[in-house]
Amino acid sequence: TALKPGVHPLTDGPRTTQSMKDDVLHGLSQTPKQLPAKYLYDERGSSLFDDICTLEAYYPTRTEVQILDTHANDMAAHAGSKAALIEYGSGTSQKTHRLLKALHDPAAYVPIDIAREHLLAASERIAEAFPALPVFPVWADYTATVPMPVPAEAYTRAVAFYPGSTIGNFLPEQAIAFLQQVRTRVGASGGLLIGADLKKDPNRLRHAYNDPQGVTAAFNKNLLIRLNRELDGDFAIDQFAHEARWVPEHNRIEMHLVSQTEQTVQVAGRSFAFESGESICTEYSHKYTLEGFEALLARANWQIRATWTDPDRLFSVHYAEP
Ligand code: AVI
Repeated sequence: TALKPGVHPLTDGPRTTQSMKDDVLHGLSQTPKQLPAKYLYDERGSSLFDDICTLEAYYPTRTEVQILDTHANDMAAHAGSKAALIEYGSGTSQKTHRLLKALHDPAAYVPIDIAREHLLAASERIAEAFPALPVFPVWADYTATVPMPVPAEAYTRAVAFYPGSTIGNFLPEQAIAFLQQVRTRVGASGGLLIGADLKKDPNRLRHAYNDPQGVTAAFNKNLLIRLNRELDGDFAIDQFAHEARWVPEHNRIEMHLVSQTEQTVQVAGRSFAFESGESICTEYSHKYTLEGFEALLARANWQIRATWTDPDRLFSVHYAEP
């Protein structure tokens, strides 16, 4: 299918199915069992995540949108004119839409996402809304080194956009490695606009990840459905329960899938035994203080130039430079 005017052909980036098998076998062999959170995002998982973002319980999305709307002009001033905006894990590109409205004559938009249909649909919506803006979708696992499809002479500054506090889904050491890779990608003249979810009342956090509608539970369990389909697994989905825990010593929410019985599961040609109550940790979501987040960025050689928060200090957005 031809893409709408303004959308350049899809750049086919690194996406590694072999490493999914290796990662799953490795993670399920660990004690405690764990799986990398990035595998939550197949097409179905990406749609379920979009649904999470609209939930009353899940405050981060609307809070960050409010911060972006309030301070977009200030953010645009930092990015300057003719910036190329590179978004890591672009999803529906809804936050980007609000940012692009404020940017001064942006040179290009480069959304990177692992869910191909999501990526193409979002790219077309952006191209339609901003006819003068070239859109260069990159279909890739952005934790790998991703190609940059825009010629360097086309823009003045590359600005990475990483909203949602997705950085919190990495362990701190991984987050630093990723932020260093982003820094290499945007170069010495580049910038980074990044969202961070702030530490708050644990009850509020637990509620956000154990929503009453059960959408987060469906998002979590979809990982098992994916393993059944893609790695020939035989997980009995209803024999695992979703649970999100606040772990204060690590400042993080952890999502788990808790085995409801003693059982053995086959996946990717191997068997794994579960005790009743034993869980697989499927995601970390770290929460930050403003100082802690600044220190994390500094360890990856990023200096924060501006910080914006909402009045209740639930969430923060930062502009940083190398
Ligand atoms: C994408 N990421 C920032 C979300 C979070 O809040 O950690 C993923 C998510 N997991 C459960 N709900 C939302």
